Formats: sequence, C-alpha cells, structure tokens
Amino acid sequence: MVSPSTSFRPLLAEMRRGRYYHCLRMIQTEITEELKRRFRRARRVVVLTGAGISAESGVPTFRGGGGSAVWKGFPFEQISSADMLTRDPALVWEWFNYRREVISRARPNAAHRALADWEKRFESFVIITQNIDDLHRAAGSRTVLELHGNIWRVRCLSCGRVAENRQVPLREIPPKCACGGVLRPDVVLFGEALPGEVLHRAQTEAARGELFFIIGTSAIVYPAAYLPVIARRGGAYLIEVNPEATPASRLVDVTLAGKAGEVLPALSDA
Ligand code: BJW
Ligand code: ZN
Repeated sequence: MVSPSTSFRPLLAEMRRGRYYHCLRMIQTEITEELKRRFRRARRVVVLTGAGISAESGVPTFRGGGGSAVWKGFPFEQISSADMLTRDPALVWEWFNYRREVISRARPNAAHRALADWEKRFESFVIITQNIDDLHRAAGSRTVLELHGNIWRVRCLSCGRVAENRQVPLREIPPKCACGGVLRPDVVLFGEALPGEVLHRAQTEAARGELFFIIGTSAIVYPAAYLPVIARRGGAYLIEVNPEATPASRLVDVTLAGKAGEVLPALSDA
C-alpha cells in the first residue's frame, strides 16, 4: 500500500489535530434557510460524489452499514488493487465482469437527474466523481471529472491504447487488444496514481467553489478525501449528503442525513 503524497501531509495533520472541528454542526435533515439562500445565490458549485449516489440505482456500495464489500471471499480492497492485477489478472477481470453486469442494468436515479439539472442553473458547475459507473453522464451531466476512471473503458498493457468496451459479459478473460496485448480496466486500483490532469483540475475546482457538496462517499479514500479540505480552505460552504456520518462530517457546515435520491430533489424544490 502507498502512503499519502507528501504535499497532503500538512492537511491531514490539520484534520487530525481537529483544526476544523469548530465547523461541526448538528446532523440534520432540514434544509435550512441559510442553505436555501446560499443555493439560490451561488455562482460556482462543486459536487464530489461516491458510490452512495448510485446505491438507489442498484449499484452496491463498497462500505457503509458498518461493513465492507467481499466478493468470492476476497475483501474488495484486495481485488481492486494494483498488486492483484499483477498477480492474478483473470481474477480481477472476473470481478470487473461481475461489476459490468450489475452496472449495465443500472439507470440514473433521482439524485443523478437532480445534479444534471443543477448544471443548467449555475454559472460554473462541476461534478467530481469517484464512481466508474458513468451514471452522471447517462443522466445528462456534462462536466464530470472521473477521478477513478470508467468501467466502460479498457487500456492495453502493451501499446497503452485506451478504448471503449461495453461488451457484457466479456467473451474472453482477460480481453485482448488488436495488438495482441492484454487489456485491463481503465480504472484506478488501490496503489495506483490517479490521472494527474483530472486530479489537478479537481483540486483547482475544489479550491474555487462557493458551495461544495459531498454526496454518498465514505470520504476515506485518498486523494479524493482531501478535496473537502481543499474546498474548506478555499472558503467554500460545505454540505454533506449521506445517511451515515463520515470523517468529512467533522468538516462540513451542514450534513443532510438522508438518501441522495430524496435529499437532492428536495433541495431542487426548496
Ligand atoms: C448513501 C446512500 C444513499 C449509501 N445516498 N449516501 C493511509 C492514509 C492515506 C492514504 C492511504 C493510506 N493507505 C493507503 C492509502 C492510499 C489509498 C487509500 O486512500 N486507502 C484508504 C482506504 C486509506 N489510495 C490509493 O491507493 C489511491 N492512489 C494513491 O493514493 O496513489 C498514490 C500514488 C502516487 C504515485 C504512484 C503510485 C501511487 C487510489 C485509490 C483508488 C480507489 N479505487 C477504488 C476502486 C476503483 C475501481 C473499482 O470500482 O473497483 O475506488 S476503491 C473504492 O473506494 C472505489 C471508490 O471510488 C472509492 C471510494 O468509495 P466511496 O465512493 O466513498 O464509496 P463507499 O462505498 O466507501 O461509501 C459509500 C457511502 O455512501 C457510505 O458513506 C454510505 O453511508 C453512503 N450511502 N447509500 C447517499 N442512498
Ligand atoms: Zn495494444
């Protein structure tokens, strides 16, 4: 496993020292007048999403409810890792084949649709997602930064070519490139670096957002988990949408404790 990059260490230390604890607010479900006012007036809105936003579309989360996903006896952190891809690429592909089947049946839910609608309301609106399921784009969102890649893309380990592949189920495991090389999912596994340009843009957007939403993420996987800290330092008003508390709950101004598919449409209406 890797450790956090050195540039993030001071931020992590600040979180641990509790420098932002004063921002803690009571867990609530009510959309306050202040939030409504900020929502109406904001020009730059940034949204960080995680697996929880797709839960109501039938895509299982990795964590939550006190547990963490296990597939065929393997904790998912072991299979979705660079190490396992090197040791047993066929096993990793079987896991992704299963995930492709699940995701191919999923459709955007009310939360994805609400965000697609928000994009039309604000001068600047960016979704930064940790999800690989493509459901934000399927809902009509256009500015989507995919931190962890996309399950419908494959990358050749020999020639590096990236291509779309929507075959479900895959006929061949591991699938092969036209050059004869072995393909891998174009996603970011544990122990791998995130796409540099996408991460840089996400950090820049987080730093300049006026409102920063943290939706359906356990906020424990780095470097994505630093983005709320960057947003806070940039002066953003932070809103978390999650039925459970997370490490980010200590940082935010408001936690709307509920399902994204219910909370986001309610906020649109408010
Ligand atoms: C709802 C809901 C509803 C339910 N409505 N909410 C120690 C300290 C700091 C860092 C590290 C460390 N040890 C190791 C690291 C690094 C590691 C890491 O962060 N590990 C942590 C576990 C500690 N990170 C990495 O390895 C990253 N790379 C990296 O750091 O590179 C450095 C490097 C530099 C240079 C060279 C080489 C390396 C890579 C991370 C990649 C993560 N990949 C995965 C798999 C992607 C492919 C796949 O899908 O299989 O991404 S892991 C998995 O977790 C997936 C997710 O995107 C990610 C985050 O999960 P997410 O989205 O938060 O979902 P859940 O399931 O955790 O939470 C769901 C939430 O929804 C819950 O809170 C529910 O309550 C809520 N919910 N229903 C709203 N209806
Ligand atoms: Zn190739």
